[in-house]
Amino acid sequence: MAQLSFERKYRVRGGTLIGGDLFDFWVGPFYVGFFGVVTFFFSVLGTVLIFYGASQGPTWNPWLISIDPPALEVGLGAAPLLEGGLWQIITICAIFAFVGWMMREVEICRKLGIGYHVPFAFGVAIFAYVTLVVIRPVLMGAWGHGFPYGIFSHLDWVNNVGYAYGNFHYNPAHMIAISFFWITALALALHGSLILSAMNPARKGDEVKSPDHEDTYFRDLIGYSIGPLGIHRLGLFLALMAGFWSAVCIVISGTIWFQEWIVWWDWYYELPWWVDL
Ligand code: 07D
Ligand code: 07D
Ligand code: 07D
Ligand code: 07D
Ligand code: BPH
Repeated sequence: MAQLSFERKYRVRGGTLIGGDLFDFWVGPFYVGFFGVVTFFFSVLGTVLIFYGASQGPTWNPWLISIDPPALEVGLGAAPLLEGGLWQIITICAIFAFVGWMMREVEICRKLGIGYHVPFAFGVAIFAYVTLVVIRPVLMGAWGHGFPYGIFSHLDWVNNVGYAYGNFHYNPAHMIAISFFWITALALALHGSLILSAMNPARKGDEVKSPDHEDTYFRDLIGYSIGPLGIHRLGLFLALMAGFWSAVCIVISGTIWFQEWIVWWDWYYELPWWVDL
C-alpha cells in the first residue's frame, strides 16, 4: 500500500525531454512518453520485418529462422531487401528501439529526481551491440561482418569468427572481459546471499539483522567489508567493465589484429632480457 501511495504522489507531469505534455501519461503501470512511442514503433516494425523475412525463408522452425546480413561483396552499400536489406533495416529499427528504451529510462529518472545510473549502464550494453553490428563492420568495410539475427545462426557466427583467429581464448581483451563476467557473478552471489542471510536469521524468532552484521561477516571472513553502498558501486563497475571489454575484444579482431590470437603473445618471447638467449 505504501508503494502505491508513493506512486500516486510521484506520478505527476514534468521531466520530459521531448513532446512536453503530449505523451506524458501512463498505460496501466507503464510510463509512455515520447520515447515509449519511439520504442514501440521500432520494436513492432523490426519484429514484423523479422516475421516477413521468415515468411520468405525456408523454415518456420524458431531455432533456425535467420535474417542474414548482406554478402561481403556488398561492402558498406545498401543491399536488396531479401539479400541483406532486411537485416540492414532491422538493425536500424533495433538501434532506435534500444536507444528509445534508454531515453525512456532517462525521462523516468528525471521524473523521480534520481541519478541516470540505469540508463548509463544500459548504454554500455547498447554500445556492445552497436560495436558488433555497426562499428566493427564499418571499420572492416562490409556490413557482412555483422552477426545474423537467428537463434542458432548467431551461435555459428560466434563460433566461426572465434576460430577465424585461432583459439579466441588467447585474445587478451576476451580474457579480461571473461574475468569481469566471472567476478560479477561472484560479487552478486556474495551480495545476494549476504542480504538474504541477514533477513533470515538462523535462530527462529530472532530479529532481522542490520548492515553491521553484514560488514562484520566479511571482516571476520576476509578482513575487509566494502560496505552497503560500496558493494553496489563495485557491482555496477564490474558489470560495466564486462560489457566494455567485450566490445573491445571483438572490435580489435580484424581491425588491428588479423592473425591467430596466440601469436599476439610472442611479445613474451621477444622481451629484451631473454630474446638473444
Ligand atoms: C536473460 C534478458 C531477457 C532476454 C532474452 C532474449 C530475443 C531474440 C529473435 C528469434 C541475457 C530475448 C531473445 C529477443 C528473438 C529472433 C530473431 C538476458 C536476459 C530472454 N544475443 N548468445 C542467447 C541475443 C550476441 C551468445 C539467448 C540478443 C552476440 C551465446 C538469446 C543479442 C554474442 C549464447 C540471445 C545477442 C552472443 C547466446 C539467451 C543482441 C555475444 C547462448 C540470451 C541484440 C554477446 C544463448 C541459443 C540471454 C543461447 C544465447 C539473444 C547477441 C553469444 C536467444 C537479443 C552476437 C554464446 N542470445 N549473442 O539470456 O541459448 O541474455 O543461444 O545483441 O548460449 Mg546471443
Ligand atoms: C568452475 C570456478 C570454481 C572456483 C572455485 C574457487 C581458488 C583460490 C586464491 C584468489 C563455474 C577456486 C579458488 C583457486 C584462489 C586467491 C587468493 C565456476 C568454476 C571453487 N562459453 N565451455 C562454460 C561461455 C565456448 C566450454 C561455463 C560463453 C566455446 C567447456 C559458462 C561462451 C567452447 C566448458 C560458459 C562460451 C566452450 C565451458 C563456465 C561464448 C570453447 C566448461 C562458467 C560467448 C571452444 C564450463 C562447469 C562456470 C562449464 C564452460 C560460457 C563458448 C567450451 C556457462 C559465454 C564454444 C569445455 N562456458 N565454451 O562453469 O560448464 O563457472 O564448467 O562463446 O567446462 Mg563455454
Ligand atoms: C577475481 C576472484 C579472485 C581469483 C583470481 C584467480 C589462480 C590460478 C594458478 C598459475 C573471477 C586466481 C588464480 C589461483 C593460479 C596457476 C597454476 C574470480 C575472482 C584472481 N579458473 N577461465 C581465468 C581459475 C575454469 C576460463 C583467470 C580457477 C574452468 C576462461 C584465472 C579455476 C573453466 C578464462 C582463472 C578455474 C575456465 C578463465 C581469471 C578453478 C570454466 C579466461 C579468473 C579452481 C569455468 C580468464 C587466462 C577470474 C583468463 C580465466 C582461474 C576454472 C575457463 C587464471 C582458479 C576449467 C575461458 N581463470 N576456468 O577472474 O584470463 O575469476 O585466463 O576452478 O579468459 Mg579459469
Ligand atoms: C552484445 C547484448 C546487447 C543487448 C542489447 C539489448 C532485446 C530486447 C526483448 C526480452 C555484450 C537486446 C534486447 C533484443 C529483448 C525482451 C522483451 C552484450 C550484448 C542491446 N567466450 N567470443 C564474448 C566467453 C569463446 C567469441 C563476450 C566465455 C570461444 C566472439 C564474453 C567463453 C570462441 C565473441 C565472452 C568464451 C569465442 C565473443 C560475450 C568460454 C568461439 C564476441 C558477452 C567459457 C569458438 C563477443 C561484444 C558480451 C563479444 C564474445 C565469453 C569462449 C568467440 C566476454 C565465458 C573460444 C567472436 N565471449 N568465445 O559481449 O565480445 O556481452 O561481443 O569458453 O563477439 Mg567468447
Ligand atoms: O530494461 C532493461 O532491463 C530490465 C535494460 C536492459 C539492460 C539494462 C536495462 O536497463 C542494463 C543496465 C543492461 N541491460 C546491462 C547489460 C549487461 C552489462 C552492460 C550486458 C551483459 C547485457 N545487458 C546483456 C544483454 C543480453 C545478452 C548478453 O545477450 C540481452 C539479450 C539483453 N541484455 C537484453 C536486455 C533487455 C531485456 C532489456 C535490457 N537488456 C532492454 C529491453 C529493450 O531495449 O526493449 C526495447 C526493444 C524491444 C522490446 C524489442 C526490439 C526488437 C527489435 C527491433 C528486433 C530484434 C532485433 C535483434 C537484433 C535480433 C537478435 C536476434 C538474436 C537471436 C541474436
